[in-house]
Amino acid sequence: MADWTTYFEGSNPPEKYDENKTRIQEFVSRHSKDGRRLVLVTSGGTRVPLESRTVRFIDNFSVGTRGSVSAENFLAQGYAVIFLHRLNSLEPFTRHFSRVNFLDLLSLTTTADGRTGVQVDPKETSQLVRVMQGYQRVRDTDTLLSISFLSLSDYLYLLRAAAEAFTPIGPTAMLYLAAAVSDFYIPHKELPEHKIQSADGPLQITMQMTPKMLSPLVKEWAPQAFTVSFKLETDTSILIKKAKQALQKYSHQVVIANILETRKKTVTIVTREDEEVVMMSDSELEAGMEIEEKIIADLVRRHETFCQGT
Ligand code: 9Z3
Repeated sequence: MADWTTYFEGSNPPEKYDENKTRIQEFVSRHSKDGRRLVLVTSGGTRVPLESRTVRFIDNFSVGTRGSVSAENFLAQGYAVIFLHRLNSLEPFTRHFSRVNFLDLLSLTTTADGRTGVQVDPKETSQLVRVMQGYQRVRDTDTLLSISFLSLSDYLYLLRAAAEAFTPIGPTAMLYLAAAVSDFYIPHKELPEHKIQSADGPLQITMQMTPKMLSPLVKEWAPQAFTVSFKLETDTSILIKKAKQALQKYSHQVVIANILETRKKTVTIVTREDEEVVMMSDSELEAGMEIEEKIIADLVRRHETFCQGT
């Protein structure tokens, strides 16, 4: 039996799994009938519990910038987006205000008849208008389906459901796997039920390898889709080699290679045929431009060629 089958057998589906599966299937069916391309964007880190009634867990650095900015850019390019994200990580549109106190965007006004109201502070209007224009277009066309996960197993169940929902639409679907997924976990049946006691002394844990879900995803769940995975490293000297190995191993279309510290400034788009370095100049970054705009423009072109070729 494949290691991923064993994984699913040994873990439970997330809350509201069937409901979310149906929402995904309906979303895919509606937008493909309307002739839209669809993309699944995964975003944020995964939580790996150390106890069954979880007090402690292992997590990672990802805050969901890559995924949320990319989702906005796919929407701007006319895609319908399933945004599978870590609960409380950044989301498209609201991310622009995630680090601001919303009350600072507003000021009190007094009308001629003495009533007090609230208005957007004139200094903030232009940014709010820009974000609202994108958001309203998406709300009117209902092109964004946001679904959250918390743990590694929630993520993997929902990933499989979304990938399988793409089967009927073949190459017009894209999978853009930007979530930072834990490579290690403790199987459900090995978790202690209660909070681990510090009185028992130093903690030693053994974690299992998370099965590489890219394998069944490409071979079985969504074999005709255009699949983009990410490779994250901290050592530049091994990055491209590892990206190429992943392409060889899984036979999908694109790996985007990035280094932790420079991920907002440069990435390399690696395919079997070529390697393209995408860079942001200091002036572009200072002007508030984001690297995802260039990445998504490039991928949309590649996806177009892929659809024509299949
Ligand atoms: C990425 O490499 C993403 O670009 C980041 C984005 C997680 C670095 P932020 O959310 O960060 O904007 O803060 N995602 C994939 C990372 C990963 O776990 N890849 C696995 C690997 O490198 C394979 S799928 O082995």
